[in-house]
Formats: sequence, C-alpha cells, structure tokens
Amino acid sequence: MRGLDEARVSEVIVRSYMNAFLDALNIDVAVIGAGPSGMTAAYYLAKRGVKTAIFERHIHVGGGMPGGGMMFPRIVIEEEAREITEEFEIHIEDFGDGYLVADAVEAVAMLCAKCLKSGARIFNMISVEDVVFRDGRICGVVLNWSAAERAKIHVDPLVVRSDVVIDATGHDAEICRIVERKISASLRTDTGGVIGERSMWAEMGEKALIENTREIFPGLIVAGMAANAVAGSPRMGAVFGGMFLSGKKAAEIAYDIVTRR
Ligand code: 48F
Repeated sequence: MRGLDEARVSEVIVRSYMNAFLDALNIDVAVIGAGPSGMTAAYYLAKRGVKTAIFERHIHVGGGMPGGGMMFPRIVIEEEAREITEEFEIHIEDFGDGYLVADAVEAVAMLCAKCLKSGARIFNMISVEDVVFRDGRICGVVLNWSAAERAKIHVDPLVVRSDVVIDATGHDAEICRIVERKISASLRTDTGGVIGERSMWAEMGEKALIENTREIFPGLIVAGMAANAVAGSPRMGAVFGGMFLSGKKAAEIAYDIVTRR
C-alpha cells in the first residue's frame, strides 16, 4: 500500500457495503433481529445454502443476551439445547441437575461469528418498519436507517424482497404487531392477535416457546421471545436454551417453505 488516501478509504467502505446491500435486495429469508433466536435461525438456514440476511436495529448484535441475568453476563441453558451450543462451540460450565451456564459475551460472539461464516449477512443499524404484502402473503420487508427512525425525520424507506420473513424481534414482536395492525383480519383469524407476553415462569415459558415457534401468517415465521409474546406465554429471564431451539425450529420451517416454492 502506498500510504493511506482518506478518500480511497471512503470509497472502498462504500463500495464494499453497497455490493453486500445490493446482493441482499432479493433473498430467500429475511430475519429481523440479531438476538439469539435470529442469529441461530440465520446460521442454520445459511448453512443449508439458503440466502439469508439479518436486519438489526442496534449497532451491536446479541439482543438481550450480552446483559445475562441482571447484568451478570451469564446465561442458563438447558440440556435439550446442549447440542446447539456444541454446534456453535460455546463453552459450557455444568453445574449439575441440568443447569448449564455459558458466558453471555462468548455466546454472542460465537453465534455471530458462526452466523457470518455460514454465509448469512448481518446488516446492523437498520430497522424494519413495515412488511411487503402481496397475493395473501408476506414477501419482503421495508427498511430504514435506525438513525432516521430515532431522529424521527421523514425519510422514505427501501425494500428487500424475500420468500420468508422471520420475526425474531424479541419481547415486542414488532413485525407481528405490524402485520396485525395493517393486515389485521387475517392474522387475527389465525392466532387471536398478538396477546403479549405473560409474567415470569421460566419452565413454562421455555416449554411453550418451541410450540409457539411457527408460521403465523403466510410467509411470516415467529421465533424467540416474539413467539411467546404473540401467544401470550410467559417470559423466562436469563434462560436461553429455548431461544436456540426456537431459532433452529424457525430455520427448519423456513427451509421447508423456501424449498417448496
Ligand atoms: O430481544 P432479543 O434478544 O430476542 P430473542 O432472540 O431473545 C430473547 C432474549 O434475549 C431474552 C429472553 C431470554 O429468555 O427472554 O430477552 O427472542 O433480540 C431481538 C433483536 O431484534 C432487534 C432488537 O434490536 C434486538 O437486537 N429488533 C427489534 N425490533 C426490530 C429489530 C426492528 N423493527 N427492526 C430491526 N431490528
């Protein structure tokens, strides 16, 4: 390199990003939210050759995971999800009686690294503010810079087309709420609407989560805490096995839809 030219630095950054963004305008699966369920889903999809991108509002990835339990950056994972932690090479400390503990920061790092290495792209600082609805199904997402959203300035959005959308937005189930608000009759017929999560009951919440992970509306799969919020099931605190299992199940459902189409 013949010295650093600042304009060239700008050029390669913009070119690299735009190439990736252009490539993501038509994808198989759009995952909304780079929390544990979203990154797990994206990993398993990309690993099977499905063109997958995650759109994440925040500058950082991991959603609620790096905070652990009340800012003790540790998470509890149940035996059922051990296999997934092995797949992600997350180190586990076994406290017996089925209580497995992982470092929350390591878990985020490993999920993110494996997700990217599998071929899924992660676009941070982008919010999904709407969906594309055509022929009775969800077939894309409407994006805007999170900074514009935060500043509340009127900037018209751009669109990414995808065969399937996975709502992995966590406790607020944002994409399902958008669908309920704008295409309400159909979502209500199927699910009774977005009920909202119930108070803490870790065991019940974890059990319900896997069943609640499903295609909630044609083209829209709900995963992670959003799935429990939709179904009115309990929250579960810093217990994360269900998030991994839910992400994996969402990937399997999405894979079936994508390969059927
Ligand atoms: O909240 P989050 O971590 O969801 P999750 O995968 O995991 C839940 C656990 O963290 C925890 C728990 C454990 O038992 O209950 O809470 O279900 O990650 C959701 C991500 O989605 C992003 C948000 O910034 C977060 O990183 N997000 C939410 N809404 C949007 C969004 C949106 N409209 N557009 C883009 N990203």
